[in-house]
Amino acid sequence: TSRGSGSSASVFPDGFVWGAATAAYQIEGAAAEDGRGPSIWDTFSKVPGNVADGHTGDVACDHYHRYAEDVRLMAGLGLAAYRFSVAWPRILPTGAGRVNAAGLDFYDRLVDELLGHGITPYPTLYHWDLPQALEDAGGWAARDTAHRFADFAAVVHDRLGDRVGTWTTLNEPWVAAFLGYCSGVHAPGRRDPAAAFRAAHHLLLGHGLAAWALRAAGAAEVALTLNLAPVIQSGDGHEEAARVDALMNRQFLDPALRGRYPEEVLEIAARHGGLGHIRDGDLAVIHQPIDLLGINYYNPSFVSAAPGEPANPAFPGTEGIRFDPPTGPTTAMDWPIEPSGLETLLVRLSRDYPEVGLLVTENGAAFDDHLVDDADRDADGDFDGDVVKGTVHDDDRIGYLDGHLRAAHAAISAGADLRGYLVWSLLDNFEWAYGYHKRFGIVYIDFETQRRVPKDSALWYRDVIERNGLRSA
Ligand code: GBH
Repeated sequence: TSRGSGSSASVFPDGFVWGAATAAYQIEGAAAEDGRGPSIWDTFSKVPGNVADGHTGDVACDHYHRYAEDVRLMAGLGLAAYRFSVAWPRILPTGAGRVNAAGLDFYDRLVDELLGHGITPYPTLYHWDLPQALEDAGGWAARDTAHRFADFAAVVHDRLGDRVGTWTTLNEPWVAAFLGYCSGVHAPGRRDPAAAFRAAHHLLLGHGLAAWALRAAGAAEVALTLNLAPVIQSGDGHEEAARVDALMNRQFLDPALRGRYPEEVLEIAARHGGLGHIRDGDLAVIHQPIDLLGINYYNPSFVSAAPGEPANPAFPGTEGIRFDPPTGPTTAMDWPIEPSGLETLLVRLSRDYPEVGLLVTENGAAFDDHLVDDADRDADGDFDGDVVKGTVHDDDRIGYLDGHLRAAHAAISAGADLRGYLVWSLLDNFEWAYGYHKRFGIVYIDFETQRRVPKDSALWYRDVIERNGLRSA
């Protein structure tokens, strides 16, 4: 495991927001209950071959029914913030038109339960579960979807706006566009680079329209969450790293925070279907002032120049670039463990986009966890009196989180305006194309019985939150 470079105790600034994150399709289950319509992930996960072992989100963590127990668990850990996503097809079963009151009722109950336990809700409006009816009408490749998204945002704000201060529009539009519409490993499983560039633009447009609508309705804070990573080039040159950085990071950062696309992105998109979908005025809509940039960081990308190499399936325009396999320690996803990447990223963002506050909205790791089932344990202290049966000794995850928090602390010391940190994830859950095989939770889920077992990392995290920092390493 990697524990970063710091060795002394690290105390975070007063008011630093500690929390955990999840997403609707990954945890809720109850896929056909209370009027929820189908999303692209319901459709996609039912096609054999798309998700490992045919897993789906039909039941997941059954959070839809167990949310009160899950909020108690959060309170027991001392979380100040909980980031969840709102399932669009619960609110608007066909994506537009008729509002399903029962869907709004669920998030209303969840928000009240959180506030009742002193936990601040951080809803995200889109974490990849597009209503299937909108996909049938063209999905994110169609411009109309951006407008439908802004309408959805307004409906949710109308119900929860009196109790929710910070609103995040999108989670990781790069993943939604390029894994959904280009490599096809995510829903809706399309393999069309031109559609992916259109989807990316319409996601950004949807962000801008929704940000405007939320602000007009009185939202206190508006945020956008991106998957961001330093791109590190081995061998000579830096042109290859710059191109991948433009596609993955700046394709979203620059329109949202500066009102323009990087030249490299325009040039590559022009060769993949053209730029006809970008209309006059769109970039002004996309460039709404936002309060917070949400950062999902897992690992850096490593690339090198490799003449003759075909383009990566998720990165049109990367002919001649090799995405190098990790050489050091990795997680169960085979993702490299590189905490310094988080410091580099945070420092760069605060230098290049100084006007926006930063919040780590996801960071965490999957490891090969084993439930040790034989001990009853009153999770040293208590989870509201619940005796927890079993334990998971996930020192590797503690090492990952410790290293990344030390990196975050170093970035703050270097001047980054980092306001908080939300671990991915509260619960083991449906890890997209990997199904239930990859466990990112600090709380273990037995998917047969739905038993929740806080892992050692959860108890470690509780201690971090309590002391607002890390012990000396
Ligand atoms: C997040 O996605 C999701 O928001 C969350 O739902 C998910 O469960 C969690 O992470 C864990 O996967 O250079 O092609 O290798 C993270 C998606 C995966 C995007 C790694 C960037 C590397 C790009 N990230 N990926 S590549």
